[in-house]
Amino acid sequence: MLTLFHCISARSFRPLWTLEELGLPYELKMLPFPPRALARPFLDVNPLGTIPLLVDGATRMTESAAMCQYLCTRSAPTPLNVDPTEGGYGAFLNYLHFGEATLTFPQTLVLRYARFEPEGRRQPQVVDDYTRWFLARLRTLDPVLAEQPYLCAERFTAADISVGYALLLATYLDLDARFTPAVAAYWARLQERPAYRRALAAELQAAQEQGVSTTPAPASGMLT
Ligand SMILES: N[C@@H](CCC(=O)N[C@@H](CS)C(=O)NCC(=O)O)C(=O)O
Repeated sequence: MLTLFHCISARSFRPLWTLEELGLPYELKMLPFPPRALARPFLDVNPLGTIPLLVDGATRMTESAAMCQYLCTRSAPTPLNVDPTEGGYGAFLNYLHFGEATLTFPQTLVLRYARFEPEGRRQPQVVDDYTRWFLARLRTLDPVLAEQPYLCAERFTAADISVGYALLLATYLDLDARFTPAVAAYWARLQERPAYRRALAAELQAAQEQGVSTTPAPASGMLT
């Protein structure tokens, strides 16, 4: 059985959404955010203290985009995966990692220095610079999404989950109002997916059943 350690609306939403798209059985272990401070025993299973952690037998993974890739390549053939023999393979890997490395990275600086740090340590200049950084990089998707409904391979893939999570996080940063029309339409399309909705319902239900706060991680106001 796959076990995913998760905080509501944290990056672990990527593998959670992937699990729902694939219809795989999994156990969802909910933690308060940040677990490093609020669930210290978690450090025994993940010394980084970060979310997500995916456990599959002897396999332990701590990178959300790699988990999406792992889950869909292990489940291949699935439309969520792009096979190396397909023309869209390079674009698939690039967007899968673009979601975390290029889009979510600047978002975490905005979160940290606008919200999570105590008043005296906030950095408006960092917030402003990395907001613009994020929006400029997001705009590079505009010509692609103006022409096609999904990022690559002419279908919805795990790459859309990776980038889709960055769009979800952008809503917590109040940046969704600044999406271009093509990106806004893409984000609306992603939110209509039944598996996306099931993932939202699953995290809420698991948090309630496990007695964990249902406050989304990006709204928790704690240092990340
Ligand atoms: N690159 C990693 C980043 C993991 C990460 O930093 N997760 C955040 C939550 S979204 C976290 O656990 N922050 C709390 C902490 O660092 O203590 C991934 O994509 O999974």
